[in-house]
Amino acid sequence: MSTQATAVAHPNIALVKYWGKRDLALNLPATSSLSVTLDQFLTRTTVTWGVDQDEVVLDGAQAQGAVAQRVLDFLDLVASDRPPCRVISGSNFPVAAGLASSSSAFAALALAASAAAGRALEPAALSVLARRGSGSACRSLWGGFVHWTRGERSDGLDSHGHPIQIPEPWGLRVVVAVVHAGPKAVGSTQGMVRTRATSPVFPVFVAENEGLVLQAKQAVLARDFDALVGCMERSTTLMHASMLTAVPSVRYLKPGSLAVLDAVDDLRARGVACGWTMDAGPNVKVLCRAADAAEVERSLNGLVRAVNVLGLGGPARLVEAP
Ligand code: 2P0
Repeated sequence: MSTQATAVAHPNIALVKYWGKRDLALNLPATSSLSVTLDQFLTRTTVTWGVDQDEVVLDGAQAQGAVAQRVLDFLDLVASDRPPCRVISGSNFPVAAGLASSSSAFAALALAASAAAGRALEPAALSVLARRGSGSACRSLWGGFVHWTRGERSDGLDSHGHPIQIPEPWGLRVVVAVVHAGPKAVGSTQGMVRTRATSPVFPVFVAENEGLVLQAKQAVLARDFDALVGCMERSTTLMHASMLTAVPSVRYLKPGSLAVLDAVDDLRARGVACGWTMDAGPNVKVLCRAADAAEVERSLNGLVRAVNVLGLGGPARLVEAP
């Protein structure tokens, strides 16, 4: 007999960054991080537990090789004695959006697979499971602002997301400036391993980032936009400095990325409050208040390939349960 569950999850963007693993096998981070979950864009995943043979379909095509294996290995974490399973997953956002899709993908997969397996998990345990698939996924279980604590335990059970409760919604926007839509030059895991092993700046990033997470959390609770942007840009700068000083250098930024940073400086000079962040790729995400989003979008249109304006999204959720 088979059982089936479907879940949806939104991607998230780190305001204070996760970069570097203290345990590769368990996907444990070197530092804590803090993110916002986005609206509009989502991944929808159906897991059928107990079919004739394993099958993974991603965005309408049969997944093969390492891509399929990563999904199947994840199902083994849900139950090592599992039956063959079918996973059908698709995302509604374009690859060109420049958003990390693994965050929503493994959050939706963790939720759908555990439900299909009849193993209802508490949110923290679900976040630990999602983290094993992809670090950033542990933050996508919740909407709004999320704090992923690094944790101290060697088994990683205290390394998961925590929602940051705020009394009422904060009307912020993330304006995604797509500078370049190609595949990334160096995968995140490889980039993290190399940075941690070879960059003299990496310990500086780690030492400062933990404090930046706490400051950013206070800024969210106090609705202090300028303080939040300060933490975001500092963490981003230290992360990219550590990447650039790795051997060989891990270089994700392009000239067009820096052009967006100059455009943000111009906006600020005109009195528009906004700030930037970049991840493991050249695209720039600009954080601003909802009232300023159209102005930010106008300033970036024409400068980059595409601009997406996103709000803050909700938690991952089951839309079909056995
Ligand atoms: C983040 N990034 O905090 C950081 C900032 C990119 C730069 O999480 O190896 O796909 O699967 O744990 O989560 C991208 O890395 O990496 C990421 P794995 P993941 O959002």
